Amino acid sequence: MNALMEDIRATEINEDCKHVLNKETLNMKIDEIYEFDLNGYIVYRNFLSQSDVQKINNILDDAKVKIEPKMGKFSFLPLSPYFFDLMAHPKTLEILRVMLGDWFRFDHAIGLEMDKTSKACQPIHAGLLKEQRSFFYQWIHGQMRNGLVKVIYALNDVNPGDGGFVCIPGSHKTNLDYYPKINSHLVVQPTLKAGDMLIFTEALVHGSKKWTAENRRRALIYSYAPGYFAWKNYDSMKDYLKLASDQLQKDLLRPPYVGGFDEFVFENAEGHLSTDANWAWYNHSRLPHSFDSLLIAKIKNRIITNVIKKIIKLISN
Ligand SMILES: O=C(O)CCC(=O)C(=O)O
Repeated sequence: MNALMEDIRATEINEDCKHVLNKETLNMKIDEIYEFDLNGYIVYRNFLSQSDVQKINNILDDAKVKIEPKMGKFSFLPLSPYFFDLMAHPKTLEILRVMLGDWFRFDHAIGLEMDKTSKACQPIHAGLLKEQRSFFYQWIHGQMRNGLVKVIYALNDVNPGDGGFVCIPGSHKTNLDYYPKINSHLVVQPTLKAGDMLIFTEALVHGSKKWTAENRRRALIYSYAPGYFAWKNYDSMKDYLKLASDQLQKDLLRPPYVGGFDEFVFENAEGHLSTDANWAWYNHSRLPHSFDSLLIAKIKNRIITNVIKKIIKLISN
């Protein structure tokens, strides 16, 4: 982000709030952060253009994807390079950096398709600290952090009462381990237009209601995780790496690990730096160790190795 952009975003921040927010939160506006914090989800309207929506629908129509009947799921990622581009949508990544920090990764994706004849639905599920605590929502030192985060791209309009994605706003902060019934007045079904993007934390209690509208429901869901964990078994994802078209996409498809970066300072057997350097997130200056310190460490390493070699030579003479 350039300095001018930073200044513009900084002016959008309410002066009273400035002191509580870490600089990285500038990638979302204060009212957006407030809404997400309050509800556990937020809708970005008109996120994809109508021609993008049309293009995606055409790809899916042509592919005649197989729909799993219980939840209406289908697999779409390998169908087109376009879906990899969407995984790395720059605006989505900016928002995810606020929610997950810089060291995050793409975890998995599914498509959903339902019509009024299908039985597909998902009971109310997820919520705070579910699934081995991988669903969490936390603020510390003016920084938001989430476990698994999901991005839904709506490919059709969703009107009141249509069904589909439902949630209990605010439940990502509840103190009770309790699921209200799907017909409870607490369960809300957000209305969407084709091209809207809804992003939610899995700490939010949510589900999927049976689709009732005349038109078909279609949505793409991309899941992202903190860089150190995988929700989906990475073995089932690693082949997608071969389909990534640039370094950013490869970065997002990397396996999970904490990224302490100590291994950077060592050469591998071929005398090259560890390829872990490739996983450095696109803004290197944000990483705990910059590439300057990497170079210094490398030089230090060389000097120490040479000194040790000389000492051994001296002793053996
Ligand atoms: O969008 C939907 O219908 C529900 C999605 C959902 O529950 C999930 O991805 O966990």
